[in-house]
Order: sequence, then C-alpha cells, then structure tokens
Amino acid sequence: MQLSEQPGGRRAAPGPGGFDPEVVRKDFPVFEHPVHEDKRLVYLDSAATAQKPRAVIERVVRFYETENANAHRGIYELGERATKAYEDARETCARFVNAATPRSIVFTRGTTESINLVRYAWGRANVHEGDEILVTEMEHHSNLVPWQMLCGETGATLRHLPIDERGLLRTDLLDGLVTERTRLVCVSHMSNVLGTINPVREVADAAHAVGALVLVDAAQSAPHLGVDVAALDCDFLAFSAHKLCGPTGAGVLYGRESVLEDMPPFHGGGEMIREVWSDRATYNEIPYRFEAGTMNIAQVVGMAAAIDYITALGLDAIRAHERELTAYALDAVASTGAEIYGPPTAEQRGGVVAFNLPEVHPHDLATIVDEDGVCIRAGHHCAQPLMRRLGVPATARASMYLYNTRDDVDALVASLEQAKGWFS
Ligand code: C6P
Repeated sequence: MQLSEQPGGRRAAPGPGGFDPEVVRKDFPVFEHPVHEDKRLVYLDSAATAQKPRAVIERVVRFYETENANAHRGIYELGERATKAYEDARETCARFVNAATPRSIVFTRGTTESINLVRYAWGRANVHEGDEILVTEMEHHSNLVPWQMLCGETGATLRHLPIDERGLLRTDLLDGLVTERTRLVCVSHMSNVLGTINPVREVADAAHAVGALVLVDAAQSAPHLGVDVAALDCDFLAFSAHKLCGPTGAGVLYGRESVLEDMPPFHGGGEMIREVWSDRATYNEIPYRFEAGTMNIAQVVGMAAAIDYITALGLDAIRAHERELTAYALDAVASTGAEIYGPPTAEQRGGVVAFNLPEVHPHDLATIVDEDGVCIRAGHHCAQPLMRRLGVPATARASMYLYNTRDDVDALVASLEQAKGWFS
C-alpha cells in the first residue's frame, strides 16, 4: 500500500481495524480534481470501473520508462526485463486467486474475453448437440450471450437457474437443472446489479457430481471479496484488472491445469505455436497456447501492481468496510422512498445498490445527481434478462469501493432528495 503523506510529512492515522477510507482516498489522484468546476467528485460507479491509485499509475509509467520491450521475444536485457515483469505478474495473479500453478493463469483483455476464450477453445471441442449449459438468471451479458452463441452453433440447450424474490439463487432447484447432459455451469460470484454473493461452491459441487465443469464470473467479486479457486473448486474463473484498481485492457482467465492442457488454442498467431510449417502448426504449452500475438504487457504489469495494492490493504478489511458502508447506503437510499433491488442485508451482498425512485427515470436521475458531482450508473447494466425478471427496463445503481465514505452516500441521498423535489 502506498499510504499518503499528510501535509508536514506525517502519515494519516488509520481508522479502527487499520482501514481508513479517507487515507486510502488520498492514494487516488482523481479525487484531487473537482468536477463541474468546483464539485467534490463523488464516485459511486466502481462496479463499472474502479479508480486507479498512484501506485498503479506509477508502475505503468515505470514499465514504459525502464522496461518496455516485447515480452518473450527480445533476448537483450531490456527484453528480459519486460518478460520478467510480465511473468512476475502471472505469479502475482496465481497467488491472488490461490492457483496451484502460474500455468493456470492466462492473460486476456478482461472478463468478457476470458469467457469467450472458454466458449471458443473449450466449448467447440466439448459441447455437442443434446448437451446442456446452465447459466443463472442474474448473469451479465458477458456470461450469457457467449453461451447462447455456443448453443446456437452446436445444438446444445441453454438452461437457466432462477432467482427468488430477494434476488438469491434458487439453489434448491439445482438437482433438477443439473443433469447428466450438463457440460458446463456458468455462475456469477457476485451480481453487478443485485450485489448478491452466490454460493459458488454449492453450485460447483452439484456440477461436479454429474461430471460438468464450472465457470465463475468473478468480475465483481475479485475486487471486493477476493477469490480462492481451490475453495470454490471451480474449473474456470474470469476477472478484469480495471475493476480492481488496475488498467483497462487486462484480465485473467484461470483454468484448472488439467482442463487447460486438453484445450485447443483460441487465437492463432505469434507465440502460441511450437512449430509452424506452411500448411500446419503445433502449439505451445499452457498458458502461452492461449496468448497469441503481442499482449497488453504494460496493462498486465499494472494489474499486478493493483493486486499488490489491494492485497496490502487486505481483502478482508476492504470487505468489512464495504459491508458497513453498504448497510448504511441501503438504509439511506431506502429513506428516500426508493425501491431497492437485491438481498435485504449487507451480509448477502457486495457494495452495489440498484434502485429506482418512483416516477423518475433512472437516466434522468443519473443526469441530475451528476450536477452535484455524484457519479452513478443508470440503465440495464448489461443484464437485460435480469431487468425483465425484476419487471423494470432499467435501474439507477450506486456502487462502492475502498475509497468511498459515508460522506459519499450522504451526498447521493441529498442529491436524490433534491431530484425528488423536481419531479413532485
Ligand atoms: N460490468 C458494470 O457496470 P468487462 O467489461 O469484460 O471488464 O467485464 C464484463 C462483466 C462481466 N461480468 C460482470 C458481473 C460484470 O459486472 C462485468 C462488467 C460493468 O456492471 C460494465 S457493463
């Protein structure tokens, strides 16, 4: 962690439990810059993308200034520095998800690409007519549309695990929905709309009992809860750097080593090959078999710096802070008369609060609160089937992270109250 110096060179004192969001906030240069000329930035859209601490920005700059070359190409010293930074990042990611080996870590551009890699490389080889893929009713389009496409290509059937009225997964229905025809179960660890934290291990056990594999969309959980692929017992897990304070353009696909070993490549091109003839090629070992062409090296290095940053702060401390802030936000937003979607308690959800104010379109709401420097997202949040299940076309959504404080929630609520006044 890069603790910010206070004026006079003293470090700010940490709050109870050693975690103080006011101190953390100072690590993020974006908060030094007002919006709308003089408004304090109230950033409540971290589920879309997180802000970047100085440690990450400086690491990317240092890479470009002192290590920049292509990875796994140049045998000169600069090239070796780039390769080392890139491969060190793989080890950081392996430790972060508790993978047994860095060979299980494939770099991608983010969660969406990670899931599409599985769709193409694993799906085309393993999913056939008559097979079934099970997804949940709360999936982001990234963990839904690729499976619709794969089913369309192969003649497999897509099935859906419903949610209940509180936005919790109906795991009681797993027995009937996971059958000997099921090849893959795809589940989000934490919903980007409802915030629901799903019982992934229970889903994985049901899938494995019939020989199916499990893919976990950890886009929201990796930054806020941390993930442990051994404890989850998943076969694939995907996340993006940009939601955990890292750069855009980098992400990870974790794959169980034995599963990756048996998978054909995704993209064809440089570095993913062992030997090439004019009419055929043999392929590299894992994970390089899945990393064709020049990768986003600086972004991957920045992702490792982001992981170092959040792990130094402690995922448990981040989660405890977000749980406390979410409980506060659930009460505060409810006090405006808004309808809130998702589980009722902060224990069951991450720091995401999707809501609607009666009679106010969420897009209008987001535009109005922006005038006060408050950034929230409005829309379907790339989860249109879930919106239909909730019976709404769209919601507003406030999402919190390690740098948010009660002041941010208070600013949102004050702005919502003002917006209500305009529409009454
Ligand atoms: N959700 C949101 O505002 P990418 O874009 O590939 O980094 O992540 C896709 C993705 C996959 N799964 C979940 C659960 C997600 O939340 C996201 C991204 C953002 O909710 C942008 S739509």
